[in-house]
Amino acid sequence: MDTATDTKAAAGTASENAGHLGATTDAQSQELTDGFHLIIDALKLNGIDTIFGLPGIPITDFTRKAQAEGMRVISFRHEQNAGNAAAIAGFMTHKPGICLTVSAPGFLNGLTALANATTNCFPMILISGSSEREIVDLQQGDYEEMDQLAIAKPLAKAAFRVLHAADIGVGIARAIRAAVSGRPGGVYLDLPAKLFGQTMDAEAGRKSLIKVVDPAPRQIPAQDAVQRALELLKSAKRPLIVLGKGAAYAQTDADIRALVEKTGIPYLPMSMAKGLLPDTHEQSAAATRSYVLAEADVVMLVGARLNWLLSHGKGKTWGGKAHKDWGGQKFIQIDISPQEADSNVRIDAPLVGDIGSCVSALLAAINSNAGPNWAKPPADWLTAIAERKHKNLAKMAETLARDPTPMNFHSALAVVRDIIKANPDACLVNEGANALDFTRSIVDMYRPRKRLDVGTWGVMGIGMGFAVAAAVVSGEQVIAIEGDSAFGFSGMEVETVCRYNLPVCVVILNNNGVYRGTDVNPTGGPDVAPTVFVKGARYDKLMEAFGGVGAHATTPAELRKSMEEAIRSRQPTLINAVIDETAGTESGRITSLNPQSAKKK
Ligand code: OXK
Ligand code: ADP
Repeated sequence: MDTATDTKAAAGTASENAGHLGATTDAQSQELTDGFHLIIDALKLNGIDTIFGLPGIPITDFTRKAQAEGMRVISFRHEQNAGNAAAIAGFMTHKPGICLTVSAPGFLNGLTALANATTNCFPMILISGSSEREIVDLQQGDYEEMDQLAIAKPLAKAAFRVLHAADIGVGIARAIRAAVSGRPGGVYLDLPAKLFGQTMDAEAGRKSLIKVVDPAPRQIPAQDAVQRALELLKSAKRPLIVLGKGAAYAQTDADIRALVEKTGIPYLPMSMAKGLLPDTHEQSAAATRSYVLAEADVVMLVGARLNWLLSHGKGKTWGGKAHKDWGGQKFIQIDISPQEADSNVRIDAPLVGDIGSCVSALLAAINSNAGPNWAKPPADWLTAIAERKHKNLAKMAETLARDPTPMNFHSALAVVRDIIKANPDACLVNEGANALDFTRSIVDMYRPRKRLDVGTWGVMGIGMGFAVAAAVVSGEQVIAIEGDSAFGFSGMEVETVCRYNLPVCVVILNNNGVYRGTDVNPTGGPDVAPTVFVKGARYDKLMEAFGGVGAHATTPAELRKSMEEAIRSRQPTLINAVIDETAGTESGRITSLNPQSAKKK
């Protein structure tokens, strides 16, 4: 049954419509299936209908067969972009996004995205074809030889290899469970070339497949943990809620909103939690972030880790006296991972469970303890926040109203802000340094899971992969706001955007370089400075090369017109938005992370 019969000929002429081989053996008339079809059937059985990948040895025919069997197969120009697409599809849908690659180099290209998915808690499965085990293990120099499973292990939440067709059902089931249960993450599935052609009895094959029941089981928090959290929250004089991308991922939007509104506690959205409640919500403290982090006395983290993005929960950001000093806050942390608490500072009330269950348990406890009498936070705390917030909003409005020549980040992003306000269902993909930081604080989001960005690693290169997946998965308009440097990492995928005719509008904030375009080579030599690109580059022509719409915008009015037209037409569009080349600082708002040499010159 699981003998590695060489059925290349049979597989090549298989009746692809039925998903089974029409071959017969000498001994008896028997319906056969093979690895190709079992993998496709196992994915489809589990509701997975899309593959992001790049064909080549040994998975080319698999991509053809998957398409023939009705799956959507989106082919990219580089595996990293396919991997990023899979990862964000997983974030958006709760189904693991599938990235399919060839062996060794293709696998390695996809691995960056897998590691990034694991880091960000996005569910994805990287499926890579691999070379002959016997040759790989003896290091005899096979085509694209590499022990992929061993290499993937430390970067994945889990890693599996399937050697026999009869185990495909189990392999895919394990990969799905590992990706989406508990804290989601990236899973590697190694499929050696030989597996695809292996045949087995079709009926036995069908029976070997597993439809995963309850792949991401709810995890109900303990009642005493709920009470502990509630007591701490009640004792607060200056409470704050921090919503992270775990909260966005959880898809329990109404309950989160109810918790925030019922308690009246100000909240801070982390970057990808923007829009979970509309950024214009009166309880949003985003516009006075530094103040609330330093002043809050009890902070409830909902699907947000106290990593670098939250200054590790200590130091000056949190009102501590020095770099590593604790600021005196008490923390409640809602997280599905029991190991997350105390990662950086003491967590006084860990609440372990899935966010949906934790938030509804909190709401139920609030209602039964206090009912309508839950005391809102003290007025002096709310007033202090409101005053600072409105001052900052007014300052921002003033800056955005300016119309400098040349255009700068603010005047360009004022346009994007209006466009998103008018099209709140559009997905906003965002990467860069300044292009990222300015977009985050200028462009308000109104709906959950619409802002897709560089995440936990601050990684560059997610842009076009995220944009393609967001368009494919949601069917909505995608607007990708890209720094000119960030765009370069995945820019070739504009061909993919055009090939699938996706409603993606890429806006490149072009200031001629990494951070900005004004550095000079101190030696006076012929090479430009390491941060400087070709001046006046016309990225819009790239899009035109593949039949998309290219536009060149030097004023906010031109940018607005081109964006509106892109949204109206839903045509693949790239707008080269030329901004002041002196605009931008080193690494945006995280300049302090750049080590500086003490030695001058
Ligand atoms: C926010 N703010 C506002 C508003 N929203 N003011 C007015 N109006 C509105 N709507 C204020 C807010 O109060 C802050 O001011 C400031 O704007 C910035 O806010 P925010 O939320 O963006 O926070 P901050 O301090 O920039 O950083 C928090 C962060 C975030 C670290 C979580 O920056 C982040 O997600 N960074 C990711 C960075 C990254 O990954 N970069 C890629 C590196 S590129 P104050 O006065 O209250 O503080 C690279 O690879 O190398 O350079 C490289
Ligand atoms: P941010 O960068 O927005 O602060 P993080 O990626 O640091 O967000 O944190 C997300 C957290 O959410 C992780 O610790 C992860 O374990 C948690 N998480 C993800 N999904 C769920 C879920 N469904 N329920 C509870 N916690 C979750």
